[in-house]
Amino acid sequence: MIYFISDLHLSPRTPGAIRLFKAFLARIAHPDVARNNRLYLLGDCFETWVGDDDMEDPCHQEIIAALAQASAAGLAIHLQHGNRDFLLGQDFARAAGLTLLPDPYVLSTPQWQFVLSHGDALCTDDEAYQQFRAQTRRPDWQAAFLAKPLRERLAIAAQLRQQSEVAKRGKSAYLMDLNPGETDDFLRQHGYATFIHGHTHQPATHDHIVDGIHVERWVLADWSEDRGEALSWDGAQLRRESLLPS
Ligand SMILES: [Mn+2]
Repeated sequence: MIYFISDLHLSPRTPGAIRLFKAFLARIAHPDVARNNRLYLLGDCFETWVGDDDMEDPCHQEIIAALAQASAAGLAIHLQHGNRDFLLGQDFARAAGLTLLPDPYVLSTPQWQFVLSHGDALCTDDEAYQQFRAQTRRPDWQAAFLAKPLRERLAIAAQLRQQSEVAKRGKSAYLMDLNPGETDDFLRQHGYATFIHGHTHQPATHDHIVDGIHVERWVLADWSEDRGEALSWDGAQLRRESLLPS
């Protein structure tokens, strides 16, 4: 099985979601099945990540330990950055036993082709966000930010989160969704592969007709304290599965 999840937004304020995630990992990385499974985390696994030196945080430690244990059991884990945790780096990847993927990433299986992305890059109607995204993905911006003391980075991140919450209230729904034209171009550029992404927190399955070809776009759900969601591929079909507390 291949599993796709995104937008867990894990933090010390989400103990319920962390429990759901650990239970999910333990299940798909059970020794009997781990080697037959694969996990793709499509961004915003963490609510904030200000640099790999923030791994000492006990909540981060707990999540990294769960990932490392699943990886050691044989589960292949791949992670894409989201807009909240785009600073996850190689030190984190090593500690968690996972590989970082570029965004977008084409996943070819013997039966089907998928293209995976967090999804924020296609929200081009939100020009202010795209400017912020372009700036914060530049290596020089990241180097300057990471050179600041950890406490200062955490304070900046908290401030940015607050500003983004305020800004979101004033934004119309279309601004926070994928631009339809850009999405069609994206599907064309990626060979009309089935598109799986998160970010918008608007779980749905959309049908696109691009150049006369039917392409599916699966939007993953965000997680809450009492419910997660995984999309699974068994080689024949995609299926949504609710993850509930035991
Ligand atoms: Mn996001």
